[in-house]
Amino acid sequence: MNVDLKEKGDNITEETMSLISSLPSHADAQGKKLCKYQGTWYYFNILQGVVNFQRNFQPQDTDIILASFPKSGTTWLKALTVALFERSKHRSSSDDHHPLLSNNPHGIFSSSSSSPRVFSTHMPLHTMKEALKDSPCKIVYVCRNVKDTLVSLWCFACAHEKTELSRSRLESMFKSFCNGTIFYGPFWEHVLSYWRASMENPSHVLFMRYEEMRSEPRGQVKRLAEFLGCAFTKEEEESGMVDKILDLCSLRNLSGLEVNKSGRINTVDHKIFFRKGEVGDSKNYLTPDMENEIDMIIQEKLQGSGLKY
Ligand code: PAP
Repeated sequence: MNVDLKEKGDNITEETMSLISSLPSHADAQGKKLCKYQGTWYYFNILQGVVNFQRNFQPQDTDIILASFPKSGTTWLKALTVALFERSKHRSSSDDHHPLLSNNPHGIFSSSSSSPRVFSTHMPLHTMKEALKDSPCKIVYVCRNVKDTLVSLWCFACAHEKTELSRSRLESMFKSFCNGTIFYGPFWEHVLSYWRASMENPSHVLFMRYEEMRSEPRGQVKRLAEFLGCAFTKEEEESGMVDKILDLCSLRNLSGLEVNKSGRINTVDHKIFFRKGEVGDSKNYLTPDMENEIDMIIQEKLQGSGLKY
């Protein structure tokens, strides 16, 4: 059912290297190089995947694309989407063959293909536009409070590198975040690309928010199901199917599964995709000055768009 958009091209071709040499570039605080392609900053291997996608992607009308800025709720959205499509096959609560019980949500998305195909990506919408060729495919975007996203990104980077949470690392990420030079940044252009499309064509792009998924999970999962064309029936609702899916996909449940405690995908331990999932956790790490600066940037960049954080 699900296929990864393979943004991580393994080998960078000569052609892409030549493209990169014509692009603005800079190194992040760790010395890893990024380049700016069509308004977005990418690590070189990710850019190869983006180029591959733009060249080779053949859209189908029934495709579903799950999109997000990193650390905005991707894992959760993937799990919910799998659970929604798999629900007719796994009705019994004692069913231990459910794919989410033996795979990390990211792993399920990098295998097999049947209909509908489900893809996931961190690319902004404008980068996909041409390759999608006006396809009526369904795109779900999950957006998250940027301060929580930044803190989540920092915690993830430190966990991945197996280092302590360091203030200096947070500060350098904060700077990149604010000046837009973080990978997949600037975040405001990312979010606006999907926000505007969701306003123009709500049956093509569904704009979801992590905070709403936390505060009213039932309503949001029903909204997602409806958009994806697999709305809950009255019988399903009465039989508790909505709660069953929410329980299955909860942070508590997924993070407790053996596969997510021990496995890895590429070089990433599954367990680090799951942390606290708390709304407002950034308050515990960002200084008031940092918060103010982010608030001011958001206010300025989103002005007139109708998008509120
Ligand atoms: P990705 O972009 O690398 O895939 P993504 O899943 O978007 O990461 O974001 C990870 C955040 O989602 C983590 O937030 P935190 O650091 O603030 O805790 C993670 O805890 C949270 N998360 C992961 N799975 C779930 C889930 N099932 N329900 C709610 N939140 C989740």
